[in-house]
Amino acid sequence: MDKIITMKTLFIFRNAEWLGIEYLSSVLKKAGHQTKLLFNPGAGDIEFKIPFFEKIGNIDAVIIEEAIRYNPDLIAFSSLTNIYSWQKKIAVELKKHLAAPIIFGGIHATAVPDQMLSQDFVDMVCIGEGEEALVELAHAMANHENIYSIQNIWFKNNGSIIKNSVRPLIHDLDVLPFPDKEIFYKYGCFYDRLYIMTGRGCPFSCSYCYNATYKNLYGSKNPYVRRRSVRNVIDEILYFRSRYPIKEIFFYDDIFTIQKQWLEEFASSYPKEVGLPYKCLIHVDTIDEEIMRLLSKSGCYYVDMGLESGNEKIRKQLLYRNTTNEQIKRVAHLLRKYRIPFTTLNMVGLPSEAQEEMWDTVDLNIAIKPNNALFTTFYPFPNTPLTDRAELLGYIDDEVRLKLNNGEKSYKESTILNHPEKDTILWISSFAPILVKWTFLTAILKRLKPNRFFRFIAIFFSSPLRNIFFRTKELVLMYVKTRTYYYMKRNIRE
Ligand code: B12
Ligand code: SF4
Repeated sequence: MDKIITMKTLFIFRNAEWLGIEYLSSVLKKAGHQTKLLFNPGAGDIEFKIPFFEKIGNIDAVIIEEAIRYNPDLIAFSSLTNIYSWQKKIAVELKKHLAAPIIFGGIHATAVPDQMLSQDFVDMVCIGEGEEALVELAHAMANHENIYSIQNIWFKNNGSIIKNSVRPLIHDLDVLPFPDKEIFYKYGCFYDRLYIMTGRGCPFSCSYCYNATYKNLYGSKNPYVRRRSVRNVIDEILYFRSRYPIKEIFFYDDIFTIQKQWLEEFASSYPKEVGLPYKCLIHVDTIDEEIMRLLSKSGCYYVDMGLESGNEKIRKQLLYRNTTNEQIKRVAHLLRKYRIPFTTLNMVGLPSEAQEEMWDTVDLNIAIKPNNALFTTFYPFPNTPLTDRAELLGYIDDEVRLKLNNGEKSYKESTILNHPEKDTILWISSFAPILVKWTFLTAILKRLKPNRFFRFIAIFFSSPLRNIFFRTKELVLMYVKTRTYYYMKRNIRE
């Protein structure tokens, strides 16, 4: 048998650009392997799902066809709870036609590895960070070496499951090559806004967040929060700006404002060397006037800020967030003082949350007057403390658990929980963004029933217009470019 020198890894994804895949593709290529991405733009699932879009062009069938033609050595899925049911469908189909093993990684695989490995279409699962593990796997497979002891990867072997431990987290993120953006660019997934992460990890441990799952997995033996050097981040932006028509940057770090010293250095270099407007996420507990000054000085034109609940008791006891309402009001005041517009991120329908407590969230938003307020329905991601609590309190029964395991629904829809306040949850998540902005409409809004039309309208109140503009451009481009790309490939062959 011929010795495989380079391995061909096929990634399959849906809906949006994904940095995790870009990093994995990049390290594999750097190590001498080949990668390919097959992409389905989906049905607008992230903002507003229009199932009809799914049917145009029968992209799933094209993906299967293209996968067979590529004949990969490894098929790789980056899993998120809400796209797992689609990934499952594709993986089952691929198993019928291809001999290549299928590996799942990403947050959903990390949260429920046992359950994933119990599926016939899954051969391996990667838990936690994937760069080093995947390169090691590719090398071992290429050289027909033993793969079964590779850290972070769990395997099926003759009816039993091999569960390897996790290796330490990548300490120095600067050693990573820049993400392989080209694989998503050709499908039109981004155009003039650059998505980038300057670090990994978060110092907080909110009960509903994937960080709780990760911290549980890695324990305290590693520094969990890591940051790239300012130099490395700026070099990446300059590199991509020379390739794509970038007009603004979106820093997707869980919290951009965690280290004042880093931000000081960033604020002194970024405006001179890059100077593009940027958007980021902040956390109230990390903000003081100096941080705000640095954000403003460095070109931050917009922030998203997690408020989650307007009720201090809920926030502290249920969500494990110790921020007080006073702190939130102070930060809102600072944002206005430094003329940085902001969106608040809110959840409604938490387990045991009463109607009045949900209204506290609306009221706090009205009090602090954000430029936009996003209200999402609480979605219990697996293997997080709040999901366990919801289960204990009876909000998740066997039927709901089955839906969760399949990643059904999302935090943009009515609640998946057995919650006695289902109607209020749907009403608030649909109308609160409008109500917070146009309080004078309260009496009229309270008479309306939520439906798809109003949920669509609410998007324009939950997000700044500039964001809607960039995102719409991306969505249109993604649909057009993906279809043209697949069409051309078929035509060239015929
Ligand atoms: C940025 C982001 C987005 C952006 C992505 C933009 C972009 N251009 O990249 C957008 C807005 C599109 C987005 C959308 C969604 N997101 Co989001 N997103 C994030 C965020 C903040 C960062 C993701 C990221 O890039 N991480 C950095 C990379 C390096 O990490 P990674 O993806 O986990 O990958 C590493 C490992 O997991 C592993 N790995 C990953 N895949 C694989 C595959 C293999 C084979 C292997 C071996 C290893 C491996 O190796 C990678 C490198 O170390 C995360 C939170 C976070 N900090 O991770 C939430 C997060 C992933 N998102 C989340 C959700 C829910 C969503 C949505 C479903 C929301 C919605 N309802 O629409 C959608 C789904 C997108 C889709 N495709 O359908 C949840 C997922 C929870 C869950 N259990 O599934 C998270 C964790 C946030 C949260 N709410 O807690 N998101
Ligand atoms: S602050 Fe945000 S990212 Fe950090 S643990 Fe809480 S929810 Fe997760």
